[in-house]
Amino acid sequence: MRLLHIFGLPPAASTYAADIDFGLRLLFASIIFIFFSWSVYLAYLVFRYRNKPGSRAEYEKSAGISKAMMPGAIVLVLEMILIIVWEIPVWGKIKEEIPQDSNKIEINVLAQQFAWNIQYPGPDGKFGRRKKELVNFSNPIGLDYNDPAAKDDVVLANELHLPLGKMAVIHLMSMDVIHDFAVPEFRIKQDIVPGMDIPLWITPTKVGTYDLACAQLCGFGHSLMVGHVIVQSPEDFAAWLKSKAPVSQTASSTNNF
Ligand SMILES: [Cu+2]
Repeated sequence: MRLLHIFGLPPAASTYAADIDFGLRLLFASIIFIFFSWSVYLAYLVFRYRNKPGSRAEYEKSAGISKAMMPGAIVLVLEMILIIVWEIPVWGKIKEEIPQDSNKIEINVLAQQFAWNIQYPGPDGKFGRRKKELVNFSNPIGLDYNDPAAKDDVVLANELHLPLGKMAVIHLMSMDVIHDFAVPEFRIKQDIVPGMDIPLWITPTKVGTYDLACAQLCGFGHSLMVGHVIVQSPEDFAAWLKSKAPVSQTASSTNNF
């Protein structure tokens, strides 16, 4: 199945994927059209102005817009129409107008060299406080277990579970350098910048397991920074989340936090 993706786009699995795909296809069709038009025009010119006995080059003196610039001007106008009619509205929909949905779930994604730390707030819906001085190998995000909100938090490495059809707001944060959250099936790619909390919203439309790749060269282990996004039915997701012990329990049994 994966090989087939070389010849086309990966499956579309988010609500805005179709908008992105429409633009990609329009762009691709335009490029093919422009390529063949130029090829025919070039062949015509080569034939029309071929070398003949006694022919001499002609020079135009005017510096204004000549007829030869018209095809370029048409392409420029088409590109501007594409940007105004398609690109800006679609990008605005994804990046500016985060839908208000009281039913949404929120997840923290804390990227580090070279792993994805995923934090779920648990039944209380509140993320536990994090402190940088608490970060260590067994507590990679530095969760403060003294904070009541941290008691039920679930923390996972490289595994992001999402319920089908439910809006998820993912807070992208970095613990060291710039990373990039890229899931081709969702048609989304977002840089993660240290010191910033960058929200990203996704409403998954297809059950499945997708690769979560880091798309920003972030160090020697960059290529190993691979996680998975698992989209499940809301029932399966709820059952899965319930089956996960809060990190405060597993941590206290193995470490002295
Ligand atoms: Cu990275």
